[in-house]
Amino acid sequence: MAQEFISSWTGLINAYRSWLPVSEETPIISLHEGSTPLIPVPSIANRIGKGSKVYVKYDGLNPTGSFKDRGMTMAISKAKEEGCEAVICASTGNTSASAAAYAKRGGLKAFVLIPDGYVAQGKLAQALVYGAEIIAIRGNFDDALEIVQEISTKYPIKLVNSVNPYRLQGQKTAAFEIVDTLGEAPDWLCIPMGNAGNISAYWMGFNEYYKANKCKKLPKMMGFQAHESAPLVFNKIIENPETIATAIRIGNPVNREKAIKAKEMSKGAFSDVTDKEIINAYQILGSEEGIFCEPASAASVAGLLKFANEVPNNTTIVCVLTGNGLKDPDCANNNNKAIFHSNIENDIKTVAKTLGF
Ligand code: AN7
Repeated sequence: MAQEFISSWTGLINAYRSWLPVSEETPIISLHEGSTPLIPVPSIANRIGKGSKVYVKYDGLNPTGSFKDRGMTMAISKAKEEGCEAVICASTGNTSASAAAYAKRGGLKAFVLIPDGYVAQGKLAQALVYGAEIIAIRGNFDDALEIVQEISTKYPIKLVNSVNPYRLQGQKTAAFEIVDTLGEAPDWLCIPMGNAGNISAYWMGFNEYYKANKCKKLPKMMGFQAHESAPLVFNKIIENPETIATAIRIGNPVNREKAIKAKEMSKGAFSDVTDKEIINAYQILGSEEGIFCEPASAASVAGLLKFANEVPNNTTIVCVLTGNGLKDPDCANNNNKAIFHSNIENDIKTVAKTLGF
């Protein structure tokens, strides 16, 4: 029989339509995002021990390389339905890449405000290629978010940061996918936090599935921030956040209340991880598992490793890898243990000798 090579996956709105605020009239703007793999990571499970099972939800395999696509397919589809012609966002990079792509896909104009000099090269390249109009400000993400929030109330332009409720609606589908794959919710969900939209979206997703009897338990929500950008851990606004993980270089998260509620209701925890711990996890994933994520994403694994002694026996854990490693080539080039023989003579003998023969 002839094999059918047509994919049946046409994006998360079509897959989870009955769980989302869309109707027959909603124009679906999609790049077939979602359905990302849940991959076992034995190198991490072995470090935890005690019969634990550890998986990563590799959301860096979305169309623009980050989980933002889950929220953006919803936000842009609804903006289009409402007749908007332009969208705006503040971004540490991934939101701008995703907003730019989906806006263009939907025929809308995209404006993105970024902190000048603090967006990883891959993300900037994406915004340029997708044809967004970029405004790089002399300030950080929090300053940029304040500006776009005010602009979107004064002018006819739709805000697509995670204060837009459709963003979290789309992002909650990652929790659905995890339960659909495991047949149950995990015991722990480890996730990096910046503006804290994603942890709130996951909590909403797990709760909706729980209420519909799709899972019998709810995970502990374990949220991690970079040590010098950890407003939720230290419970104060950080005026000048810093970290190698520029995606989560955020000092005043807008989804603070929702994230705290998720932590408290799930009996989870927030904690900080140093840049050194982030890079350690980043290197383990790359060199022991063949999984390349961006540094912000590695914060979820770094956080789990930090909590290793507190993991009960036989725990199922999912760490969310929010973005692709290709986003930040500078970080990769500066933080690896690869052997790189440069300036080698163009000659078989020399190459063989270099190989150790
Ligand atoms: C890879 O792109 O805020 O806690 O402007 O890019 O939902 O904010 C990115 C955030 C984690 C944090 N991992 O998610 C932006 C932006 C990656 C990210 C987060 C971000 P939230």
